[in-house]
Amino acid sequence: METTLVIIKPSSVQRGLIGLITNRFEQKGLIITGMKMMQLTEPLLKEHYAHLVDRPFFPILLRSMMATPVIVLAIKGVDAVAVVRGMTGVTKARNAAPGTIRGDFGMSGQENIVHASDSPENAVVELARFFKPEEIFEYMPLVTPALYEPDELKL
Ligand code: FUP
Repeated sequence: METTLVIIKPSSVQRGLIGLITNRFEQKGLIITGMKMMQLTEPLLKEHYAHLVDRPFFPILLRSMMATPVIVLAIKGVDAVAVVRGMTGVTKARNAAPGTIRGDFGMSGQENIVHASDSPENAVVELARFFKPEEIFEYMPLVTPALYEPDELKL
């Protein structure tokens, strides 16, 4: 199984969406293996959004991501990175498909509800950026055999 990183962004924390968003992942059958509230900092965000630091909107992105604490989630499942990206929807929330988190909860390209890792390689790096190893827990929920066919659990 893979584990991926989700950040519930400050605008979603402000709007009281923590529970609704977290519930989507639980309903899907994904396993929450890490979850905490933390205040993001400029150095951490410059690392996390290194591909965007030179973009004109970067100061706005920084301010937005530091406006309140965020919730960071480690989410596990078969193909979890792609599954969670699919559930998240495209970056510009007003264009995101209905049924996706951004599509159902957002209208903005910048205030787009959540961050989700975009590849298995980046997920490994991002999980290490936001979690200490002991903050991610290895356990298998008792319902797992009802969620997967046995061969799938070897993936
Ligand atoms: P995503 O992988 O969907 O989170 O998208 P990016 O890594 O490209 O963008 C990260 C964040 O930068 C977005 F969530 C919002 C912000 N952003 C803008 O504000 N304007 C843009 O044109 C692109 C991204």
